[in-house]
Amino acid sequence: MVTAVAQRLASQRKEIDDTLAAFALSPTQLQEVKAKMRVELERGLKKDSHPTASVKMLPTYVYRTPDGTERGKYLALDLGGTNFRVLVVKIRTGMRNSVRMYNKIYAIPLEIMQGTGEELFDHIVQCISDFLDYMGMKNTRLPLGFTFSFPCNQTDLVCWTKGFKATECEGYDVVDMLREAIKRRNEFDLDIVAIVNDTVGTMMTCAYEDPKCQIGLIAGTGSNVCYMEEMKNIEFVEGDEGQMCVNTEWGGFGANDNIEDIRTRYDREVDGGSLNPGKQRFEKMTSGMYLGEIVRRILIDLTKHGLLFRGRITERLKTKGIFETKFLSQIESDRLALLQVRSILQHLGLDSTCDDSIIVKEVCGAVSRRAAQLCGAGMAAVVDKIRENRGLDNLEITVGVDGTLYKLHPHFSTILKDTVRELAPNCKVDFILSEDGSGKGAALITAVIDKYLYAMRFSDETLRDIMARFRREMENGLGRDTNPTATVKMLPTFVRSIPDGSEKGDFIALDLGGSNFRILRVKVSHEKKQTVQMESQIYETPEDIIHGSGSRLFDHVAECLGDFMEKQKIKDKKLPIGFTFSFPCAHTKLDEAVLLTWTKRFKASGVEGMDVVKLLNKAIKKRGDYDADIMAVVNDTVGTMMTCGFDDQRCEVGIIIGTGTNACYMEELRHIDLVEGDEGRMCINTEWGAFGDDGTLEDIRTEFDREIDRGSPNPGKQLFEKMVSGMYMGELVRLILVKMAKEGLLFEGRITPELLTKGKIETKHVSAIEKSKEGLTKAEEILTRLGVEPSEDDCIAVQHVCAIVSFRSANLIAATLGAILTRLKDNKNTPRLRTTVGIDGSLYKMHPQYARRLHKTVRRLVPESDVRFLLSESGSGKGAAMVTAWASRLADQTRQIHRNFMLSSHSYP
Ligand code: 0WK
Ligand code: 0WK
Ligand code: BGC
Ligand code: BGC
Repeated sequence: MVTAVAQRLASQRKEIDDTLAAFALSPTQLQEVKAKMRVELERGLKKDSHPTASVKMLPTYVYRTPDGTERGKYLALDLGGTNFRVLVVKIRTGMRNSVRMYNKIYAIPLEIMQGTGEELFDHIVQCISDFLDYMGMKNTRLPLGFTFSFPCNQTDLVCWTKGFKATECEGYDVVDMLREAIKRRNEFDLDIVAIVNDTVGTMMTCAYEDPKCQIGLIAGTGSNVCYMEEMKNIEFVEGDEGQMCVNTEWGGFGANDNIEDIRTRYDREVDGGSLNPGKQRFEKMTSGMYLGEIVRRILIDLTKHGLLFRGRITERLKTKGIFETKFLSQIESDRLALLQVRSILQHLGLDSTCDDSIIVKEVCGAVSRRAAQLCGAGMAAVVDKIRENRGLDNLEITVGVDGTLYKLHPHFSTILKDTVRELAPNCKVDFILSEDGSGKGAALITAVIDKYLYAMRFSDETLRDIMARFRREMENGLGRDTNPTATVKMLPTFVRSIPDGSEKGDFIALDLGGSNFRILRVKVSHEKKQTVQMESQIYETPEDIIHGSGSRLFDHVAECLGDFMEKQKIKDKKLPIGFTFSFPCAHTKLDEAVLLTWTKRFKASGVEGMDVVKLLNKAIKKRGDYDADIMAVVNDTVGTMMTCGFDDQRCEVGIIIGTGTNACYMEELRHIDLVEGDEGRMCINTEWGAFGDDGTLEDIRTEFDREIDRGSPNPGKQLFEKMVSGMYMGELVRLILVKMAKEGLLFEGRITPELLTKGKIETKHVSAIEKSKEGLTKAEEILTRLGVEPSEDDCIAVQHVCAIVSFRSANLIAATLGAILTRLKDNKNTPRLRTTVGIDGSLYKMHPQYARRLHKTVRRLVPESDVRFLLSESGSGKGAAMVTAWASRLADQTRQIHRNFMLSSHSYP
C-alpha cells in the first residue's frame, strides 16, 4: 500500500528529475553538439560565411608557440577574468623554466566595468602606475603584452562579454584607448606590443612547458578556446603557409539558434536577465559567470513548486547573482558533508533540510555536468578538426587550460576530459593547467614579436655603463699618449669661447655636410642691440659630386659660392668666410683643417688627409672670378653651439642629431694635452660618431647594426653613428621588418622586391609612422607602397619597431651626452651643473617623440644638472659667422700688433 507521502515524494522526485532531465545530455545529443560546433568552426573559417558565423574564429596573428629563444623583460596586463592583474615577466633564454614573474591584483569595481570607456582605461592606467611605483620601474619603458579577454578583431573590441559593459568601447581600438589613457595620465611611457586573448595567453604559457600544446581553453568566468589552425584553412586571411592561432570565441555558439534544442528555459531566463541578451548563448550554458545563476533559477522554480525549502522563496534567493558558481564547486565537493551544504544555503538565507541539500547538490551537479560535457563536445570538435587538418588517424595534442571553474570545480575537469575522450576517440588529449596565468603567455607573445627588438632596449644601468665607457673614451682622446689610438678623437677646434655679443661684421658662411648645402650671408650689427641678418640659399650636392673627385667637389662648392655672391652682388667684395664642414677634421688653427675621414654619404677622393681650406682656396683661385678669405672652418656642432650661444650665454655644448651625429663642448684647456696652454677653455669636437669603432660597443650592437655597417661606404667606421643617426635609422627599420617578415611575424611572411630594396624606408618615414594620431595610417600608406598589404596588426607592430629603433637612438645619445655633462660638472667642480645644450639636425627636429625622449633620459642619467635644450633655429651658418667674426678680430689685432711692432721697431735705430 503506497502511502500518500510516498506518492507525493515520488511525484516530487519525478518533477525534480523532469526538471533536471533537460540538463542531462545523451551521447547522441553531445555528438550533435560536437557536429554542430564543427560546422560553426568551418563556417567561421570560410570567407563567405565568416562575417555571419556565430563562432567568430578571429585571427590572432600569432603564428607559432614559444620555441625557448624568447627572452626579455615585459610588462603584462591580464584583464577580463576574475582578477585584473598587472605583471612584470622576466624571461631568460635557454632554460625553459627560467621565467620570473611579479604581479599585483587590482579590483575593477562594477561601476568601472559598466561606466565609460575612458573611466575604465583611466582605471587600468592608474593600476599600472601603482604597480610601476611598487616595482620602482616608472622610468623604464617596457614592452607591454595585454591579455584582453574579450572578442577582438585584431585590436578592435567586437563586443563586451561577461560583466563588462563600458560605453564607447565596442568597435574601438583597444590599443588606442589604452594609449590615450596613458597620455592623459602623462606619467610613464609604454610600448604596447601585443593584445592577446586569454585563451591565446594560456596556450602560450603552457606551450612554454609543453611544445605539444597547441590549444588554449578558458573555463572560468567566461568560456572560450583557441587553437593553431592551418593558414590555408583561414580563407579570409592571406597566405597558405604554416599555421596561425585562431580565437574561436565559441561562447557565441548558438547565436543562430542551432542549439535551441538543448537550451532550457532556465538558460533563456539567464540570457534574458544578462547584460547582453541573445549573445554568448553557449557561454551562458557553460561558464562560471552563469552556472550559479542557472542553479538559482532552478531552485526558485523547484521551490515555487514546493519541492524545496518548504516552498518558501526568500528575498535572498530572489536576488540575481547571489548563487555564485563557487558555491556549486563547494556544494559538489565530495568532501563536503550535507551539513556544510546546509551552512552554504544558510549563508544564502535558505533554511534547508537534508533532502533540500541533496536536491540542491543534484541541481548543481546537473548544471555543472552539462557545462563540462558541452565544453567537452566543443573541444572534441576542435581536436578532431586538428587531426583532420593534419591528415592523421590519431592525434596527440595538449590543451593548456585556465579558469576558476576548471580549477576549482571538483568534477568539471574530469567530466570534460571524459567527454572529449568519448567524442574524439582518435585523439589523445592531455590537459595541462596554466599555473602562471595568461600574463606569462602574453609576455611570451610580446617576446616573439619583440625577439629582434629586445637587444635594442637598455635599462638605465646599461645606459650608465655606456656613459662610463664614453667618458673613458673622452679621456683617451684628450690624453697625449692615448689620443693616437683613441676612437673618439676629441679634436681641438681652436674656438676659445662662445659669442660675447661684441661680434659684428658682414660674413659669408658655407654649411656643407648635412642634408643640405647652404650658403649664407650673415650681417652682424650693433644698431641698438646686436642684431643678425641672414640670407641663405640651398644648393644641390649631387651624388656624383660627393662620390667623385675632391677637386670636382670643391669646384662645385666654389661655383655655388660664385653664384651666391653674384646674386648678393658682392662678387667684388672679399668677405670673410666661415666654413661649416661637418666632418672630422684635425685643426692646427682655425683656418687650417685636415679632413681625417669622410663620413655619411661623402666619399670624394683625394680629400682625406688634406687641408680643406687649401682645397677650397685652390678651387676659388682656379675660377678667378671672385676672391674670398676663409677665416675659419668649424664643425657643424661648433657652429650650432655658437649659434645658440649667441642667444644663451650658458650654451657650452653643441649637438647634431641629423644625417650624422656628433657633439662638441667647451673643455678646460689644461685637460687638452695636444694644445699648448692651461688657461681658459677650448671647444672640443668629440666626433662621438666613431664611438665603438674599437669594439667597445660590440655587446650592444645587433645583427642589424652589423648589416648596416657591412652595406655602408665606410665599414668598421662610425659604428655609434650607424646605430643612432638619421642616415641609417630608416634602413635599420627596414632590415628588422625583412627579418620579421621572413619569420612570418609580419605581413603573413610576404616579402616584396620593394621591401628588399635598400633605402626604401627612410628616416622621415619612421618619424611619420611614430606620429601618435595619424602614425598608423602613415604606416599603412608606406607599407602598402612597399607592396606588403599590411594588416592593422602589422601596422602596429611596425610602429612598435620604429619606436624601439628611435628610442634606442635617443637613449644612446642621452648616455653619451650624459658623459659630457658629468665631465663639465666635474671640470667646474660644482655640485649641480647648470648649462645649455644647442641642438640641430633633422632627426631631432622632425621626429615627433625624439626630443622628449632624449630630454627625459638625460635628466634621469644626470639628475644633478639643470640642462636647457636649445634648438638652433637658424642652423650653424650663423655660428660659423660668429667664429669668423672672432677670427677676423683676432686677425685684425694680430695685424695691429704687427703694425705697431713694425712701427715701434722702425722708430728705434
Ligand atoms: C587566469 C588568466 C586570465 C583568464 C582567467 C580566466 O590569467 O587571463 O582570463 O584565468 O579565468 P577566470 O578568472 O575568468 O575564472
Ligand atoms: C643644420 C646645420 C648644419 C648641420 C645640419 C645637420 O645648419 O650645419 O650639418 O643641421 O642636420 P642634418 O641636415 O644632417 O639633418
Ligand atoms: C570572451 C573571450 C574570453 C573568455 C574567457 C569570453 O566571454 O568573449 O574572449 O576568452 O570569455 O575569459
Ligand atoms: C661627422 C661630424 C658631424 C656629424 C653631424 C658626422 O658624420 O663625422 O663631423 O658633426 O656627422 O653632421
